[in-house]
Amino acid sequence: MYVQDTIVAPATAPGVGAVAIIRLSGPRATAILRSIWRPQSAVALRPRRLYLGDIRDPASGAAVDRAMAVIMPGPHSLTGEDVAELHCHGGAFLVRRVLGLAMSQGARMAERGEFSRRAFLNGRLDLTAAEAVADLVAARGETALAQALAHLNGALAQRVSGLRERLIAVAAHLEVEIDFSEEDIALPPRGELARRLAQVRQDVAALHDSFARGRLMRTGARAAIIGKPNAGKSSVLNLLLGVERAIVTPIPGTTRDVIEDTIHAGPYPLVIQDTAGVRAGADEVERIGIQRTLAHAADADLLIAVFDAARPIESEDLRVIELCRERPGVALLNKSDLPAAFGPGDLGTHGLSMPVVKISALRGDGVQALRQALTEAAEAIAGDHRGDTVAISRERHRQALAHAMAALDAAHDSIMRSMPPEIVAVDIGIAADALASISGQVTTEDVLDAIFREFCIGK
Ligand SMILES: Nc1nc2c(ncn2[C@@H]2O[C@H](COP(=O)(O)OP(=O)(O)OP(=O)(O)O)[C@@H](O)[C@H]2O)c(=O)[nH]1
Ligand SMILES: [Mg+2]
Repeated sequence: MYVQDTIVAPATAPGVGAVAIIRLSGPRATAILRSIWRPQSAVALRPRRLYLGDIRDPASGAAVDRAMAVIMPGPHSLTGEDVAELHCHGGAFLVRRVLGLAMSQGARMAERGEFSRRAFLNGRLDLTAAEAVADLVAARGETALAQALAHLNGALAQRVSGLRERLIAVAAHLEVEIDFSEEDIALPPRGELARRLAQVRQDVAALHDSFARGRLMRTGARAAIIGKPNAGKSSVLNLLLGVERAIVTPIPGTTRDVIEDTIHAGPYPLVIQDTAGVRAGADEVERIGIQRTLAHAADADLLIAVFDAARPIESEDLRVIELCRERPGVALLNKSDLPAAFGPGDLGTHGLSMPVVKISALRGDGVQALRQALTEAAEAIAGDHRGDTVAISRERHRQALAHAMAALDAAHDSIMRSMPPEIVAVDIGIAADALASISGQVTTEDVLDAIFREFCIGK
């Protein structure tokens, strides 16, 4: 086991609450707890049981708080080390005071994510589960929660280790070929090995391609509202949010900066971004706003194109249609409360291929149809996953899978060109290591730093 110093941190959020938990982990966790806290009756502390007692300053003997305490000896603890917790009253000063006492007895303040990092190093968590803990805490909706729980329960780690085992099985055949090349033993033909590698490659690719779906579930898809000035973009944002989030005025060019907020389209979180109207001849501030619009439109997972149906189609509308070319999303014919100057067919004639919904952002007409269209657009991003619920959610996973795919391509190529088995085995080894890096069986300090930096202190 990885033994080091004893760390301490509040496990509960900063600020005032009914209870604050102060957590210690390391070889001296229990000793430090016992030096600053005494049970009310002199009993031997049994692991994983809460006892009521008093916290005192060992230097002065001054009473500090009445608190519950629990000890959880390693290796069957959160971190794999000895863990001890004080459940004291949740005051900001009180928490600082108790932390100070623990540090006066030799504990060190924990770094961000250090408890989870120790858990990983002691084999209590793999990296996908550690990331899932951060995702659980950050989850803002059902899909994010479901995905984080699945990863915490090992869904992704198991999928990846299954792929890796299949590669190791192919490599084992090659090893036999390398070791016994002089002898007469039956080996699977090269074509058979190539076929098996291609199958693994296909499954690695499917997992790689689940990224858009995984990100949609974890943080939500980004939907940019675009359209000419005064089309009603900010009114659409406000309608979807149900609050007056963006300023709405009859003056074209009202919105300058990008304003965003999250809604739910069915089960999916959607980050809706209101942008500056696209037009030529704007002043400098508006021009900067329009540049931002274009950048957000390019980055967005889907577009909500707003058209003012009470006015004939203008050149700015054509520009918006151009931005929508081959992009997923929904087009809105807004201001349906006024006499229409054109209809959905006219947008099609100009090359728009998105589904069209008529709404009145002013009166709220058509909002149900808009929500439905957004849900369908999000479902299209989620894709047809044939009931496969495992999806990667982080760039780190995606890169590792891309790396594995490249190595498998090289291995397949070498087999087809009848290269020596050693050469093929090297590439299979690279692919297997890339897969192993996802759960952390193969890792580096830099990767660990990057992952655990995302965590808060005390986690
Ligand atoms: N009659 C009618 N007026 C609307 C409707 N939607 C928006 N408006 C009006 O159109 C004007 C412009 O609305 P905004 O939501 O500010 O338009 P925008 O597209 O955000 O405009 P910029 O920020 O300037 O690009 C305001 O006076 C709104 O009240 C609608 O459905 N019907
Ligand atoms: Mg606006």
